[in-house]
Amino acid sequence: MYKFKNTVINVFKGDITDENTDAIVNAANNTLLGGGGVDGAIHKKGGRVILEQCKKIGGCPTGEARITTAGDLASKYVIHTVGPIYGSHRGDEENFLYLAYFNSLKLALEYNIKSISFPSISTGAFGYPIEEAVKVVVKAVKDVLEENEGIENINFVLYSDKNFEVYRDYFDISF
Ligand code: AR6
Repeated sequence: MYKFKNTVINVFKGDITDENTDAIVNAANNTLLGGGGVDGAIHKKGGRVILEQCKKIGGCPTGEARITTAGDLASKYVIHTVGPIYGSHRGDEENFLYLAYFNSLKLALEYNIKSISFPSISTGAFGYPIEEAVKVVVKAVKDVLEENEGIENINFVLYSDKNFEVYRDYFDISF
């Protein structure tokens, strides 16, 4: 367990679809119409309600975030964000990954969300190296929490041992 200002931050191994935080974040793609990885798991377990809302929203640019309800999932909301495809943004990958976390947290604040769970955005199908990604995660979280009160709990839910260990080691020296 880590703490930054008034926010409790947890890092653990797990499946994000099991989270009962107010919101879970989806690592989506620009269409918002589903896919594999976290996205596939969220739509499968959450049911068609999420997809119907995503269709109405009509897509999401890289680095931005959109919100839907969470269907059959335990959380209240799903925040869909789109991380960068590593190697496809001419050096702007870091900025886009930062914005994905930053804009997800800002949207959570707008909706008065107190607890939120993140997967490791872009580090699966989109190929972002985990050791580089975790640094961007910490920077975005600190920047938002430095300026805003209201989020009580942030969980980082890692799916693999390796990703969990990379996060734990970097969080140990960051918080
Ligand atoms: N819970 C938590 N983490 C998970 C889960 C889960 N249930 N399943 C996978 N991960 P990815 P991306 C981890 O590929 O790289 C989709 O097709 C996984 O180990 O889900 O942002 C979308 O539609 C990895 O570390 O997301 C997009 O097209 C991390 O989640 C594209 O993939 C992210 O892997 C997005 O790629």
